[in-house]
Amino acid sequence: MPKKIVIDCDPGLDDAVALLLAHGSPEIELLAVTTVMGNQTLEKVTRNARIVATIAGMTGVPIAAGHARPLVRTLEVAEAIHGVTGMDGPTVPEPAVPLDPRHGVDLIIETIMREEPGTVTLVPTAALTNIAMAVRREPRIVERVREVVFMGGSLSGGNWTPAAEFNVATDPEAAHIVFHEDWPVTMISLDVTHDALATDDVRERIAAIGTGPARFVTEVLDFYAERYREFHGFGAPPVHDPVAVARVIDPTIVTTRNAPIDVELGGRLTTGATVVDVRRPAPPDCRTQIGIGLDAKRFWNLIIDALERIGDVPTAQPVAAH
Ligand SMILES: [Ca+2]
Repeated sequence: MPKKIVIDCDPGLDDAVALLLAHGSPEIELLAVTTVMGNQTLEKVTRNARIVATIAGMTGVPIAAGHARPLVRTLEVAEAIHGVTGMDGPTVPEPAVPLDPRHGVDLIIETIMREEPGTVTLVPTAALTNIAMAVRREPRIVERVREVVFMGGSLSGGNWTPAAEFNVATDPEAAHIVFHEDWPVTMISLDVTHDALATDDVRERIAAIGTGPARFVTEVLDFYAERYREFHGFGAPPVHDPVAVARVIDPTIVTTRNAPIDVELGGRLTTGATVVDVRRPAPPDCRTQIGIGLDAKRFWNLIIDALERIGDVPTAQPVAAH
């Protein structure tokens, strides 16, 4: 039985790869895609989600727009990494996959409540605003969700501020809600995703696939590498978001340990930092866990297999960059 997932995302270069990985993997049944502001404005990331769906031939999966603003904070987009469109770099077609008219939060709730209890995994690869609002709007989703596998947070310093990872920093109050609900949460933090490096070797293997979607990923990774070199000073960029999808496909790819997770909401220098208690074994009722290791070779094999399975998508005609 494939695992049913909902991806809540802000495409975003690495979100795009996460969507392709989910779409091309037989272990996954992608029930819905919802979008939230973050890497760029809601309008732009939603358009990008529809573009990725068009490139992948991903029709029949509803895509709905969620929240345009964090719960409390002012939105700061990640233009320095993902560009003016939120997905600068690749040449892309006009989006041909329609937008679902529902609010993203309603789509999340309806999808979870419609499916058998314990079967739907939420995979947020962005700020947790939509997930937090869904919990407040329909608290029964907490006991129905199988687990939440979230890309974000860090044990050892941030990427947006010295202390905070971008997705948590964008909406720390939302992260607080999600971490403190009584559901299993797996945090795929920077400590793990910084091993998911798009090295030259990986990019060559993807380019060699030769299909439209693989070309798109190659252009995404080339651009992402350039931005990472400018912004962070290293050229093999960590491709964060698909690691969360890979964890659902094959849990053995990411080793984890149980630990209580909290988030700093009032720090002078550290707001949005995740605080993980690894001083001693987690208490028996602890339902949160953190990734501590990644099998990068198998991770990239999953992505390459997914792209090979997607193959060429004849309807996606690239036009000039948007
Ligand atoms: Ca993202």
